[in-house]
Amino acid sequence: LDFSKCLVKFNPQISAAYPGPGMRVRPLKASDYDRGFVRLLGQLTDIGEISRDAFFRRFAEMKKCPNTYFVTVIEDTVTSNYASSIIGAATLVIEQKFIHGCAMRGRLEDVVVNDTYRGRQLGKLIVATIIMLAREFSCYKISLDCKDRLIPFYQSLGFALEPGNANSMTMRL
Ligand code: 16G
Repeated sequence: LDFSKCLVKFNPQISAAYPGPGMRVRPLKASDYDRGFVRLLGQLTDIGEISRDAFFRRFAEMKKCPNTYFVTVIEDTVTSNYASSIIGAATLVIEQKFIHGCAMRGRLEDVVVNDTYRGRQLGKLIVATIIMLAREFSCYKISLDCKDRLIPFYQSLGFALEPGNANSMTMRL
């Protein structure tokens, strides 16, 4: 990924390749179960019960779908707290469409940064990385759902509430 093409400005300068001392941006590995990936997701929403077995099965199912699930994490490689060393995550899901000439649509999902690591631009960084991935895979758009209070954050990264089209609807099943 070429971060010089990234529209987001970071100060001090960081990028997916240089996320800051000891930090690493990379795809999720199955072994991240032991690095606290699931517990991190618990800072986003209710995670329910996720056994190691269930996690590994889901990971394998995702892997079977080529070019669809890009679960991206930030690892703190120097922390003494190995069991909580995954400190950020975000997922790009690429949906195949018929419209727009059989285009692809990107969805940004499950964005979370460990609250003790907030204020280091890591949320911005991981979302910027996902946007670039979506570009790389020629998605014609990328969209997300978020809480009202996060609208300014996503706007600062280039997302917009589209006039006449800003409604996200849900049916809880
Ligand atoms: C937010 C997340 C979404 C996540 C959902 C979980 C982003 C941009 N959006 O909408 O990906 O799946 O929260 O909430 O991270 P829920 O447990 O109420 O479905």
